[in-house]
Amino acid sequence: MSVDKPGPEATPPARGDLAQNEVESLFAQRLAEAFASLGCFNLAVFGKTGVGKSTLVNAVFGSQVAETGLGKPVTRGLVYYRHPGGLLGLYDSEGFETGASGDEILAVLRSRVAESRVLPVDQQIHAAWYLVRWSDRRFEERQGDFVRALADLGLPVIMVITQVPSRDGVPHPEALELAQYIESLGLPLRPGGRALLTNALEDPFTASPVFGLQELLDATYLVVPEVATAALTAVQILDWERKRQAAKTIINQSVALAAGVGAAPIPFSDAALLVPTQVTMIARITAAYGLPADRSRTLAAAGAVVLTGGATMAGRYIATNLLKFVPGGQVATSAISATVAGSLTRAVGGAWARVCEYALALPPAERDRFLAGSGPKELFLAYFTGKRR
Ligand SMILES: Nc1nc2c(ncn2[C@@H]2O[C@H](COP(=O)(O)OP(=O)(O)O)[C@@H](O)[C@H]2O)c(=O)[nH]1
Ligand SMILES: [Mg+2]
Repeated sequence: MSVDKPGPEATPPARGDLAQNEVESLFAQRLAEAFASLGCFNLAVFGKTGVGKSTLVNAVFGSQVAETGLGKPVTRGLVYYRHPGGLLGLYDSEGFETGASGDEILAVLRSRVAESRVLPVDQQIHAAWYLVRWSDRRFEERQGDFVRALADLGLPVIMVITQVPSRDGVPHPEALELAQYIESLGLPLRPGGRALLTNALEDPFTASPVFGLQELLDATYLVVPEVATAALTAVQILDWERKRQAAKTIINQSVALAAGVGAAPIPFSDAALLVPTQVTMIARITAAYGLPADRSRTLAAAGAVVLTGGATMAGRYIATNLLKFVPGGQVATSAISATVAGSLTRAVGGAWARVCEYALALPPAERDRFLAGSGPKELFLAYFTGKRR
């Protein structure tokens, strides 16, 4: 087999090649497993009607939860939503102006928390955000009681002042005053007894920018247990660096696995031996970025097209990327070494991560169209071959 004329026509049918539909169903299966292993981040959001609970949740997690998540009433004033990918469980209070309703919510939460003590930790409530609108300019005693009661249940409570206008990076002084007042009450707030100032929506009239959301997310990471952070990273839409790091970790693990496969040099034609490792890798990357699981069928098709050309792709990759580093441009053996298996896998992972980021950056409707079409495949190949940087 010649490496200077790679391509489908130059490649004999590989012995180990999996059929496209086999890879597709393997991918769908691996994607489901990857989502399941991320677990679920469970968040409870409290605050009066109109403080901006839905708006804040949309800003941090996207509109998917509220729009497509099925809401199940837990009790009067408390609804539980489950993210369609299963990555986020959200308790949304509908505002509790009356004390009785607040007591009812606490009673239900108390029994939920008691029940969930014996459940796996990813089914427990991991954090609570308590929202106060700055323009209400007050924080009542019974709101403080409610916060204390939540903390008594073992929930880490993060205090969030919402809809705060700012100018030139300086928040409205009365919002600062309210935060300081709340902080002076000595409530069991996390982290560090602080009240965070936020604006989740740009205000066209005052031209007040969005701010404080990354701080809220960072505070949330500080309080949630380790088991919930992978789901949080996948489901949040603000902090891309954390997603990127998660993908990097997955790629490194897969590279190590692939290098193991290649440790006994395998012929080009058996490059397909790497496919299962790479299928698992791109499924895990897809889940880590939090791309919709319900698009798995079309994504699987894209992944299959990309990966079934195992030998072809390996040949091409070596010809275009590695030969130039080999003195004289010759590869001594027509075999894939551990190094090549590793770098081929890294290239596949890196290109797929960039496809995920591209999809994530699209508005939801456009993203659905992209994921349903041949876009992921074409973009993958463009990144993989270096045609697109
Ligand atoms: N400017 C601005 N408006 C907001 C913000 N949060 C909510 N709003 C507006 O306040 C109203 C109530 O928000 P919503 O999220 O439905 O409150 P909820 O009842 O607590 O869920 C809506 O008209 C939002 O557009 C914010 O951070 N900034
Ligand atoms: Mg709401």
